[in-house]
Amino acid sequence: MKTQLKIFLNCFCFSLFLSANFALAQADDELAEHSEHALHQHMNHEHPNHANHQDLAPIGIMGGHMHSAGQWMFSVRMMGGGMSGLLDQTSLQDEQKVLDGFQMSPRTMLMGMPMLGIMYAPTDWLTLMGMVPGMAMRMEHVGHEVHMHTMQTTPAIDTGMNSVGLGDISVNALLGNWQWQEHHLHFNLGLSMPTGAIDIPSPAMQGMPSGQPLPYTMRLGSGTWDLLPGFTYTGQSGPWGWGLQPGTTLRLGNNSLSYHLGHRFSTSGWASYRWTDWLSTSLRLQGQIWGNAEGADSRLDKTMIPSADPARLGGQRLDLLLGANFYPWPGQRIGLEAGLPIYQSLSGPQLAQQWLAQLGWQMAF
Ligand SMILES: [Cu+2]
Repeated sequence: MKTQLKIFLNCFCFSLFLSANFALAQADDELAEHSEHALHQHMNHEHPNHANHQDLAPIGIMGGHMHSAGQWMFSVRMMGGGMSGLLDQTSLQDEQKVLDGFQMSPRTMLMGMPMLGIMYAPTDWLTLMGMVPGMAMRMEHVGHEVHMHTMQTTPAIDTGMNSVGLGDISVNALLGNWQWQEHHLHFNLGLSMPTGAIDIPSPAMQGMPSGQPLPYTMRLGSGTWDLLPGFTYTGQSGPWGWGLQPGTTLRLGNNSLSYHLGHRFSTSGWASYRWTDWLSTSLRLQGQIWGNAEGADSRLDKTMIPSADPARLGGQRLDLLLGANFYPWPGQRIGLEAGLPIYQSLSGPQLAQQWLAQLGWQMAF
């Protein structure tokens, strides 16, 4: 972790240095092409994504575009995901087999995440972005019924647990705004704050002593301060658009319950085509790899359910997503994206992702 932090801080200083240099270079450019630049700015401001036929990255990409100086953007998103089936690495596990080793086995999990976002650009080479997520999760699981007198167990009682509340709020800086011909590049640097609850007692239910803390996967946040460094490259040529966005979630130390979730590395690559003024469609591949938790919440019994074991949380996944952008009015975008994993390997037994979707509305002014 120490070396990762060091590497990160080096990158961070380097990016600050680059963006400072860039700001100077841009000042020169602005003198040289002042009239053209001013016109572009003006059009951008009046009709952010419309007049200049610029297409935005798929709605699932966070921090994929910058704004020109003085511009604001407000956005509302709804993300959803569903999981079912138990994977150990890439092989499907039988529920009964999981119940040989654990008191409970998860069956399905549904997740809904509404999110409010705001963007503001104090200058052309810096856009600030804040995101406030809500979280709603429901897990269905099956467990043994333990008969108190005989201590015999019979399998299969269904129960579920919910977890609803505020998630981890993040603040982000989009830095750089390099533009040459049809190419654009900026750095993403975010900080996720531990605003989502991690110490949540479970409700009373059958097959499980009440007041037990909820397992790791049902918690609303990471509990840690997380750094989110990355960069975004986008390109556009005529109706075609494309892009690449690698990003990292680095956990800074342990949380108040003496653990941290695994670090996460993810990369998205996409291509899009703009059919008309008001419609574009996209195809995106997203690869992710994330580690097991380190440390442990000592109150959790690892044999209660696999998701209470810090060594059964990691994995890797490749998702394929289809998207559409609608531009109904100048400065507004309605985005839709949905897809499914085409590959996943999990430190299991762990619930497998089956689908993910996202709907969002954005308005620039
Ligand atoms: Cu924006």
